[in-house]
Amino acid sequence: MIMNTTDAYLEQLQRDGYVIVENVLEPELVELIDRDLRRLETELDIQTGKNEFEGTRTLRIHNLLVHGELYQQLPTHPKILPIIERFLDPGCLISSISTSTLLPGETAQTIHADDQLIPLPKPHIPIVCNTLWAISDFTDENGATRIIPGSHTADHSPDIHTEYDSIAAEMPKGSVLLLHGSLWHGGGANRSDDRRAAIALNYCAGFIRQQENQQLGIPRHIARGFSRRLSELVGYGIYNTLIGHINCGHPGKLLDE
Ligand SMILES: O=C(O)CCC(=O)C(=O)O
Repeated sequence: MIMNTTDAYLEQLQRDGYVIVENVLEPELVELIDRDLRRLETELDIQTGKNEFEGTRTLRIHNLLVHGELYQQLPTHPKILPIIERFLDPGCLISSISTSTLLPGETAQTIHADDQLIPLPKPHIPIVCNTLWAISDFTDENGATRIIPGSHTADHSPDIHTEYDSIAAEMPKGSVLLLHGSLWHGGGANRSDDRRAAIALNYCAGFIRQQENQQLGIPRHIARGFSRRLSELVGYGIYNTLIGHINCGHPGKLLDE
């Protein structure tokens, strides 16, 4: 069922552990991103992953926010950020932003949960929310993310040696799939002749460590060009009046110097 309000998306995300928001990116923007990703893959000489989990036929460009406005506009997108801010809280951060582009022949990724490396008893409050932005259609055939609805309520993370029944999160390009960090999921197998392209933009709570070290990974001269909200999301902000201060001051001052 397609829903239209932040409330309804949030409700499904909390209940089922996932939700798909369609028509987030205009077709022209999807096209521009697709072309630019292919350019970056060539210019940066991006190689496929080195193990089954990374995907030996998967291309990942990391730290995408250093690659310009095309990517910098995504984390604050008005159709997605309000859902994240209510699901985590407004002090949330960008944990990582990279591509997840499955080439033909890629096999299914091990089912996992994005918060399973964090040693907290489960189930727990959401501390991670991953978003997969479809730059090509996501179909069962081309490797749409496999999900196990409701699995975010389990009292443990999946066992990497077990095969689980899952469904394909099919969606047209321009859509975004939001995943509760505890939801069991994995990239699908690409049995098609074309690539399945996506941007994986992972958010986390403001009180845990980001997966990609954004403050060190994004040169300061680039962060200076970010909007205020984007700079807070990468870590130039303070969580709950204290966490993240520098000499009791706001870290955003570093961008004014
Ligand atoms: O690309 C996908 O469909 C999911 C990838 C994923 O879950 C991961 O790499 O951790």
